[in-house]
Amino acid sequence: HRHAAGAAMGVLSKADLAGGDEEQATILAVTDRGRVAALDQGSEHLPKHMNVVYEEDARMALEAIRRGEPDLVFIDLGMESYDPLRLCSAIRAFDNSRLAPLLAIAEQEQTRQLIRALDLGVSDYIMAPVDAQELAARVRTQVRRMRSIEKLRASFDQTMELAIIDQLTGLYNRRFLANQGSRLIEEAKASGDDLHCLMIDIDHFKLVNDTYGHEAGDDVLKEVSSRLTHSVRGSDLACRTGGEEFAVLMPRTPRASAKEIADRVLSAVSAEGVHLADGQRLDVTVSIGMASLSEGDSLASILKKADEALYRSKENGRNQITE
Ligand code: GH3
Ligand code: MG
Ligand code: MG
Ligand code: MG
Repeated sequence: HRHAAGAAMGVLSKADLAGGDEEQATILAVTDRGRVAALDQGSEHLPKHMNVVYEEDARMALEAIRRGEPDLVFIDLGMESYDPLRLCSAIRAFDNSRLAPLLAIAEQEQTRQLIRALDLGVSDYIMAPVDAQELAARVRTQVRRMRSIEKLRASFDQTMELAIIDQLTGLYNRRFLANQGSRLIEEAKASGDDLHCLMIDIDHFKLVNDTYGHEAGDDVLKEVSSRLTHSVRGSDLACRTGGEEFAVLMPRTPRASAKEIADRVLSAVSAEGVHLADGQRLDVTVSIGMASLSEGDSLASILKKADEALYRSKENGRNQITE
């Protein structure tokens, strides 16, 4: 399901803010002093389906957290078998996209450790002896906060994707080419690596629309894009730059490999007709222009060179590659 773009700008619905109560959540309690009575008692005040798992072994706990298993972690600052502060900083050092909230449990006389733990990034703390209702309230707050962060992150990812992906074909769009392409050009110039560019345009595409309709035209665009994607490599940047036009930037690619890839694109499109929804088979070809990066080139100038080569492919009869 799609999130409204507004969510990424902080406009969360009430449901978003209350989220989490229906979801399963796992609390990992790291302590070598036995069960924390209030954690067990507090569970009746906790969001439904929330279960508490105890772990005495700090290294095992670290592994579980690294794997993203718990939704929330309790660390007993009174642990003796492992330095709890070291555990806090080890957890915070994870480059984990889904960071579980950390709560410290501290004794009254542990103010200094507690301050250190807060410096190390624990989300909240609770003093022993632990009051079950207070504990449940703090857990609820942290879980709610984590759920809204997850929702924000998901809608942010969604918004990012909408901004850089062409919705019809799934290829990168022109905007992404402008940003990422410039970066690839600069990198190639700095490293001295070869970079090649292809401009690709479907031949007589207007005829497809005029003869079979716009929807058939869209199907052809999707199929050609898919064949293009499968013909290039993961390191190549393939974009739909406009209606039936595509550009591919190929970093770290010498001329011979670039030519090979262009050949692959040309034959992947023409080898087999495109099947339309009504069962008809349609022969489709593309024309390709190829250009190599030279000193003084910018993204715009290499695209222009490839476009001029493409124009010559069209003039010479289409379904071919020109440099
Ligand atoms: P050439 O071989 O010279 O490239 O001829 P062409 O017909 O492909 O070129 P032209 O630029 O004249 O026509 C491109 C057509 O692409 C015109 C436009 O209706 C169609 N088109 C552009 N975007 C889309 C789209 O998203 N979907 C569909 N179905 N058609 C599109
Ligand atoms: Mg065109
Ligand atoms: Mg044209
Ligand atoms: Mg065309």
